[in-house]
Amino acid sequence: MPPPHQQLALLPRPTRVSRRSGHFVLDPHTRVHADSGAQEAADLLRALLRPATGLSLGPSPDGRIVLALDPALSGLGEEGYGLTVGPDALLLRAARPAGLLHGVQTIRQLLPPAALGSAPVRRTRWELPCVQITDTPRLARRGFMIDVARHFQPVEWLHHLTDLLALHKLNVLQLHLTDDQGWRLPVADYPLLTEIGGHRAESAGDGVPHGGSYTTEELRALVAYAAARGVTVVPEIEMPGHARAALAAYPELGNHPSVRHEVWTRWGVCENVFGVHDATLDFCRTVLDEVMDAFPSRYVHLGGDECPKAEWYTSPSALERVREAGLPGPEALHTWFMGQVGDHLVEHGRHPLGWTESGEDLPESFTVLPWRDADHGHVAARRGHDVIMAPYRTSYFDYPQSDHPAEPPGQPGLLTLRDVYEAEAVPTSWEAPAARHVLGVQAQLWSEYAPTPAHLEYLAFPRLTALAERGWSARRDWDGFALRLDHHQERLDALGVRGRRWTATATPPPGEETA
Ligand code: TNX
Repeated sequence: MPPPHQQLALLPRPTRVSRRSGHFVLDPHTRVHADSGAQEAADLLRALLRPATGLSLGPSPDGRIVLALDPALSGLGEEGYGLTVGPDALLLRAARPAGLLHGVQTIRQLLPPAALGSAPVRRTRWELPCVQITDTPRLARRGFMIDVARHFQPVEWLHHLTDLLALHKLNVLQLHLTDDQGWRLPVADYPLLTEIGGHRAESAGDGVPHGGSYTTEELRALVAYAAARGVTVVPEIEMPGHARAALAAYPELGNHPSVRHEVWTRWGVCENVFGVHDATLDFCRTVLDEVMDAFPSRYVHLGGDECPKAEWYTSPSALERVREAGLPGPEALHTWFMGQVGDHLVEHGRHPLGWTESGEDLPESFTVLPWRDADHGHVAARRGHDVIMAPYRTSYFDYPQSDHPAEPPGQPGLLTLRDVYEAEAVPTSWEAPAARHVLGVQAQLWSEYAPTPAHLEYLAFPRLTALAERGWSARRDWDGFALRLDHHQERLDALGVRGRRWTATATPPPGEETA
């Protein structure tokens, strides 16, 4: 007999669960009482349950479902909640609205999987097991980055993806909006960014043009949709490297303005990077002003990765900048540049994020994401940076999930579900003050080799469930996780998720992880 939390198969695993006898029944008469700070959570509950169950769950002061903000639960922090399901009443409480939104997802998971889908189910009674849950996350930021620059994705799919993040209590969707191969974000003062920078002639020799960009209205609507689900959309604008699409649109932003560039059609690291003259910095500030206007998130990601410095060695204006800023040489322009654009965010009450490649390459004001090596996070934390762990060995979902020959082609490498689950978000070897700088974890889904939503979902699932549990739950429990995932997969199926099949009990193909 598996322990109670495994029968319920809640994912991520809640902090404390105790199963009680009996069931609570939802039927067409069930009403919801939400106090003043809990309306948004009540709306979410209705919106999520209505498509499959057809239940209206309308408001009533004597509703048997009660959602309430309660300062007595402040010990559970920004995102914690308490849920009591009894035979006659369901009570969800949290100190803060985000906790209620997470609690709504738990209520959803307590229902049969068919309740999660969008297809109407012919049934008027829906049972939840009676249960007492107290739940609060281990790490404050639990994110997923999707690369819509290499391959543009329809905004409707980003809504679907947001739903899936919320189901797993992930709270950050980072949009990688610009890169060498495409610029997907409209900027009023620079229309060519999307007109020219949003399209490329082909991808790695395939002869097929690719392009697309979002409208500001679409992005604002996505931000609002995500916020209603407890997910913050963090925009990422790459600079000073990974900027070839912008250079194709506006060559004067580059180091050799007389050279015309096409939007890049290959993958890898491009030699062409932004110049460091005033006009380019003004451009970046203007772009960031629009970004801050469309995205209310406290954090804005400014890229900073893979920036070859060669062009700065030969550009007269870059060499002049070295002299004027009193820098030791062109190499130092990278940190200088990141400081300039980071300061612009700070002056507007925002906070810069950046990819670090050593732990000491970004200015003090940055919260850093070490992508090469987890140790770089340690170096950065010791220097006083906050850190969001994103090392490729354990968080790059563009790597195949097994070495089975049937895996779709992707980046060379291997990252199994179990690798993601077992990864130490905060390595135990770090001393306590450094460990306290770790704000969270983030998975990256780069899209060079994954052009379609179906392919991206296949790469994201089920590995994202493992990342979600490691970010949320203090206890690591691979065997329990694998069993719960068996059941959880029915929920993903109901939602139409096209993930890789996972089963803890079936015989896996050669080379795959076993439970
Ligand atoms: C490195 S991680 C990159 C991306 C690629 C990825 C492929 C990082 C900050 N830069 O530009 O898409 O590897 O795995």
